Amino acid sequence: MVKLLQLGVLGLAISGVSTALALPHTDVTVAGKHKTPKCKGMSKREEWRNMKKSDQKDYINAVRCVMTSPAKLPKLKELGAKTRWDELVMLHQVEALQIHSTGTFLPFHRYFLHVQQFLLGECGYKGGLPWWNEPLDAGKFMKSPLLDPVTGFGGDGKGIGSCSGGPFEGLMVNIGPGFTNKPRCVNRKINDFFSGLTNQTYVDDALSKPDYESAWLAIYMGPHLFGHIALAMMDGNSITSPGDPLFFTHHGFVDKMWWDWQARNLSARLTDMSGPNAQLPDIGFIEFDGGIAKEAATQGWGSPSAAMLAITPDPQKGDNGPETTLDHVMSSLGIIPDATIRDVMDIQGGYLCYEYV
Ligand SMILES: [Cu+2]
Repeated sequence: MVKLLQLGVLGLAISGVSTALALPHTDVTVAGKHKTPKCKGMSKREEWRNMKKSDQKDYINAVRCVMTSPAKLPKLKELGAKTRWDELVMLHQVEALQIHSTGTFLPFHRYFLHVQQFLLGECGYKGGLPWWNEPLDAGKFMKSPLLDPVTGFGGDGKGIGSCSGGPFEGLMVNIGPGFTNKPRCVNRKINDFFSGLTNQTYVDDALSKPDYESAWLAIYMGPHLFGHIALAMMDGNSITSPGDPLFFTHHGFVDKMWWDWQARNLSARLTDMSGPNAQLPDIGFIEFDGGIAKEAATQGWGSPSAAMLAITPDPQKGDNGPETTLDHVMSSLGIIPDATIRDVMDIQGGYLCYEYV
């Protein structure tokens, strides 16, 4: 099944290259927006290049502040977190085998952005999270304003592991790669063949899927994955890529795709949830071959330590079985209170209050 899936994606990739940028740009969020949101004080998530220069600066400064604020949670400190940012990255690391290649993927990453926003708030940031409209830069991430070394997030590294500089110059992330922890600078390596695959063709393909089961897979294996490969954040390591702040603008794009898909039929899609709630041992990450054990070795991740496993939440909490349900409990390991998938299905449902503009 995995092999077929991968072949399918490859086929899609080849057919998508020639039609890149040929389709008109559509934005269904505007059309599908709630008429009566259940929240006041809506947070606006603007595309990076539409933000005021001063708002961009405030955001970057708040990220720098989180990256230099001391860690607070004793259990995460024991495992190696030195900063608040490390705690955020460690959350993604500890739960990595539950939140990727699973139904929980989209809800967890929506919650994860909410956790990031909470931490930015600790640093006084009151604005909305930026998102990156990657199709605008497909095939030319190197020239994207987000990669501007002065006004963006820093530039391209000169190779895997070489620092990306810019506003995060000199700051260290102590979590990763994989399940190991050693201090590294913010780094990435742009690949503009793969950035070309974040084009509108794949976005439209994902948005056209009839149900959550096919939509999350198309988002995950399509623009989400292509963006990750194109950016190779934090030594190209999937498990601790949130060390690079650019991760969160990429995942704003991913979250917006899910919301745009939901907005096409809100009455049905605010409750549509499915998929496994933890990786199956013989499959592991569906984008790689070989299952969890083989991937741990071939990707150089290692495996979660006993101490990590001791704080890893039960992936079936709320589900009572291996299928992801609306009652599935998501944990941030104590950064903010737990939430259920039901809480985050609606970005304007009260627990969350934001809109993409
Ligand atoms: Cu992730």
